[in-house]
Amino acid sequence: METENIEEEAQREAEEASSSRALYEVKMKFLGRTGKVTALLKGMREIAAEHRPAFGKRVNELREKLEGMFSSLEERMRRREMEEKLAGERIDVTMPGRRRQRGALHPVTRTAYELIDIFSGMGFEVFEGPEVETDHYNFTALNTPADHPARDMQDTFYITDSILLRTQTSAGQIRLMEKKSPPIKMLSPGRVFRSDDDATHSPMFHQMEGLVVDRHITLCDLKGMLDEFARAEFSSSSKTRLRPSYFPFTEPSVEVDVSCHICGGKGCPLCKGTGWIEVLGAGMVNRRVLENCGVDPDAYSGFAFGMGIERIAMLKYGINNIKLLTENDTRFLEQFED
Ligand code: 2NM
Repeated sequence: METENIEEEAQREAEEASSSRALYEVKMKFLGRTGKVTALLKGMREIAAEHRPAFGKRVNELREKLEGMFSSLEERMRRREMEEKLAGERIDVTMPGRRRQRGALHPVTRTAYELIDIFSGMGFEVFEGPEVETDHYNFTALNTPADHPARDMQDTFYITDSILLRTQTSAGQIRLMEKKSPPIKMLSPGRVFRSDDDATHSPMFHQMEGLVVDRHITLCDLKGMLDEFARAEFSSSSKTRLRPSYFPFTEPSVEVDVSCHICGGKGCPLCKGTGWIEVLGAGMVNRRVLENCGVDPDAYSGFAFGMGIERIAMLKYGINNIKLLTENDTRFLEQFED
């Protein structure tokens, strides 16, 4: 009987199907629009009229039987495939994660942020001036006229006769002092440029200068603030000492040493046996600088200080060559990941 052959064939092929897709194809081969069962129904016309009802009944029964078989096989196949998918996607949630490479702040940036944090805590406001300056703001207003020997002290990158790359951030402090009347308490971090190039000098480096102007500001205020700064930046037992020096923009001027944070002052290679390390320059703002900015030097006084951020970073992290800070060698930079 043809229907019986078809049933057996469909059953065998359906059992052998190894995926939902293959099973669907078998189903279409028998029950689809051009399938074998459908062909039987279409071929009814050629069957003798008296046999037609019985034949039609058999074919319909076959179709219903096959439909039932396919849907139960489809259900079983779906369940099996879901189980396989879940088994393949199983993850061990107790496994340790993969370490992600993380970036970190450059030691100069990190030191700058540290310094800004310390001085902000003392009430200093950050003010950044332009990197390209006029000789007026960089030199003249800072009591360093054209023929002053201090202009030779640092070789300057000139753009024109009167426009230059600033050699100190105090150029910007002059701009603010001109505009604002005391009290002033500002911190100026930024890039500065000098034609200088060796193991401890780079033609571009970063400076942090501070300026305080108010009534009755004395050298004692400077000394007290420096002690506070040294304890915050280096170690809680750090001390400072002042040595006389010279800058055209301050009078008196001082070099500031901090007790060595490595040996605590006993003497070691870092402090070259002296127990002290020079970290910055400072002084009482020269009354001519105050006058140049329209501040009355008989009513007001001020102190100022300046430090190289690279120098502070090198001291703090034991870096012996300033070039390491600009080469961007990852073997060096990786050591500052925190
Ligand atoms: C230093 C040393 C001493 C300084 C002076 C000024 C200003 F604008 F008030 F004149 N700002 N910074 C100064 C004083 C900077 O750096 C070694």
